[in-house]
Amino acid sequence: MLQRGAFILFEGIDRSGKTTQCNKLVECLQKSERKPEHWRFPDRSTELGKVINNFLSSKVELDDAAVHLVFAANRREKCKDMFNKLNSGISLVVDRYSYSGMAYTLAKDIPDMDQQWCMMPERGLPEPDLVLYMRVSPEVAASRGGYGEERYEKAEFQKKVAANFDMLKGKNWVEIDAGQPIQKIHDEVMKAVDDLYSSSRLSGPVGKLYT
Ligand code: 2DT
Repeated sequence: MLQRGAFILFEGIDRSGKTTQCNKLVECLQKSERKPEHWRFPDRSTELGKVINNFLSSKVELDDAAVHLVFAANRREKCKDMFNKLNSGISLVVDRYSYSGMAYTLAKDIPDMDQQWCMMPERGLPEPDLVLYMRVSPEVAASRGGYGEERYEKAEFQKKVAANFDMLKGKNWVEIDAGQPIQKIHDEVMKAVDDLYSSSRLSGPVGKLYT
């Protein structure tokens, strides 16, 4: 019987090294014929993604609640496609997802927009089989290149986001010390991914988030 694909998610604050590690993982999975695809959220290629891109690059201002819903809608528009790919045996290596949605929105401390509120529009989306949480101190992240170009890349805000990720950690999460050298991080990532592929987790159906 065809094993379904794995949904492997990287989460963490800006400049925690997610993209580098996604690329390295995809390369390895290609060699082992796991049929990986590299996805990222926000997906800036869609119409909603263009709105998000304009917001992140400060070309437009949008209401905070509305922005949270647009980020969620940007995942919803990909929901069927994700289920179909996973069920057809393709593994998805994803750079950011719903947990970023919550960690960033909650960092804004908006009255009435608590965790429950943030979770609602995400309900029923595919659930990651493994969340690789790239934990790095906001200070180390800030010292890496390219910081400060987009809306949320500010030290104080990133500290709040980091605290929110710590609070959101749950089932299927593996914490990786992302302050280590790239290869060492990759080795830890591969160990967690190998554990997933050899576990029984992928013999069941794709989970649904927050159900
Ligand atoms: P990058 O494309 O560089 O990762 O930055 N974000 C992301 C949210 O506020 N909500 C979300 O749901 C997601 C997926 C995190 C994207 C920026 O957008 C933020 C940083």
